[in-house]
Amino acid sequence: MIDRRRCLFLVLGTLTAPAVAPTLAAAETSKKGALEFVDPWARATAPGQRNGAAYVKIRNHGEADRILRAEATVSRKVELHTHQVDAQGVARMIEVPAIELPAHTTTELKPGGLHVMLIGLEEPLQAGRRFPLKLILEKAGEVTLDVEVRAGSRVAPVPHGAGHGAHGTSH
Ligand SMILES: [Cu+2]
Repeated sequence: MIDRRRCLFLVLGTLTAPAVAPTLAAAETSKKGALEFVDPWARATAPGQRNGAAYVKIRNHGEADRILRAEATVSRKVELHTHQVDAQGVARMIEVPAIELPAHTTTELKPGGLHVMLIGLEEPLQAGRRFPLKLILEKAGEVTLDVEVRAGSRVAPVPHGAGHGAHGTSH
């Protein structure tokens, strides 16, 4: 009898184990041909803020391609932008005609670099919300990403309790 019960426990154990053990929180990934779009996200915006930006990491496992344009319903206009440092050393955003995705290379759209600019937001981007962003690629065609809105400041967060002395002047 005892043996039988143990057996049952073991069976139940193996049945439930995969469901209970969560897989590592994998970043949202979409695929289109040889392209992989990893972890699309946008920064939350404050009320009254007119523009926002979206980011994604793109792994190109194949031939060179390029993003020709992007479309979204959250804003009136969508542009492809990068940052460029001018002669005075000031970083400015400029529109680019396309975002190059060289063969077998990972290209990252990220704060301070390449990004999808959302101009004329219909309403603020709220943390936790998601919205579709369509990218039109020269060779791979179209892909629609599920963009997650995240809270976050422009500056990397300062770890709590670390070096109070450094706080005051650095911001
Ligand atoms: Cu921009």
